[in-house]
Amino acid sequence: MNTQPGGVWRYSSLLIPTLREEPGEAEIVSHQLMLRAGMLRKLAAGIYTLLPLGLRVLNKVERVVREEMNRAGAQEILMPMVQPAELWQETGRWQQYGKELLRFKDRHDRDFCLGPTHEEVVTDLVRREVRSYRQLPVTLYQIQMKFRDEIRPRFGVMRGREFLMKDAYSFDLDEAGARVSYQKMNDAYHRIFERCGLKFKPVEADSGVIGGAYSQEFMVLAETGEDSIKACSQCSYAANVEKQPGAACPRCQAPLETHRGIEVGHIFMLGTKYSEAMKAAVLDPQGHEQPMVMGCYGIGVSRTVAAAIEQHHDDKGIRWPAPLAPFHLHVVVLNPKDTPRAAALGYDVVLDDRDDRAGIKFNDADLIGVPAQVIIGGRTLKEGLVELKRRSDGVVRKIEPGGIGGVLAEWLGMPAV
Ligand code: P5A
Repeated sequence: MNTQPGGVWRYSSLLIPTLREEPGEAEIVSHQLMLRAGMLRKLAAGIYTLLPLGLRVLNKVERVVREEMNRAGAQEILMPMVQPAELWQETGRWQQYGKELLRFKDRHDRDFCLGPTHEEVVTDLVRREVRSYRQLPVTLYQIQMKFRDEIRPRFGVMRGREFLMKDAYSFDLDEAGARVSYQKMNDAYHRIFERCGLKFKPVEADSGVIGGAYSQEFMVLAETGEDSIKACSQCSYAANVEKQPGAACPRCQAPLETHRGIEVGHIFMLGTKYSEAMKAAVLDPQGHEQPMVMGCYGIGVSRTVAAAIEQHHDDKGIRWPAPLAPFHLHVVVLNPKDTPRAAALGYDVVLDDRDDRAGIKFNDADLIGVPAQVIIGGRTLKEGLVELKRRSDGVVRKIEPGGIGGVLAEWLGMPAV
């Protein structure tokens, strides 16, 4: 499908199988709405197909992530999903990772796994290609499907077994350099989640099986979040309860408040854990070999889509923040014979030209949650006007068709692309 910005798509030719009933399999609102809005279908436990609408939103998240990664100086690559056991044996994670690592043999009886993360693969690449401090710092990233054989996949793409991750890896000559690279990624993460229209909180975290000296998670605040966060009522300190189970702030002793959150990102100061185990060294200015100092940085791209819905919905459906919306404008044509030759205003427009009752069209428009709707038909049309409705608060304006572009730019907070 065309993913260039700007264009008109006919609803009648898109696969958007909306559901009127609440699907039984979904426990949280984002999963229900992704199924009901025709974005998502299940293939097996924790494994899903994204339909055109779901993919369009995923692509929007990817676009924000790519722009901010590139702006921060990271370079995009694409690593294989299938990884040889030997690399994981070098770091000891072949034993350590447990059942979440899906293992299999090829026809030659060699051991492989499906990549749940790529520290080993990227460290192997960099130890072969980078030999001198002059080639540092370097940060590489990819946007790629991961597989983790989660014991309890649930909530749709929120906790899948197969899911889309943006993973980045930084390599520096020393600790000081690594801290600069880490800070650049930290800043990029703030910009990414702000641009996605999410309310989020960075928290101190436990680095688990990835490891390293310290790590920070980016939590989208939501009642349905699987994580518990302790946040200080006085200062900016916040941590995952796994890291900080206590009741008082370690910085200022004020009481800690508990919130729930969805972990959409996690950044790690790895130090030399992987570079020492895998002998990934460069020559420093004095000609001595030094293990590279690493960081790694993850974003759950598919999970971010679900998190956005958790924060932006009402009882009728989704209310997309403009930067993530599958379309900017939803044109509801009450009578197909009134179908306008919709001027492609440079926004992404979906034109509901289906030969269906008005009620069905209105309900689907609210469910799918495109930020602005134009309703064309009835008495308003006879007056030469159209109705423009804002999805986030239901505000309606009757205007001349020529004025749509101006109101949209204001409502969406973005000019036509
Ligand atoms: C960082 C990049 C890592 O894997 N290695 C490479 C590091 N970190 S992480 O925290 O384990 O994962 C990064 C982000 O991926 C998302 N995520 C998931 N999304 C959907 N379903 C899952 N089962 C799942 N597991 C992890 C999270 O957003 C996490 O922050």
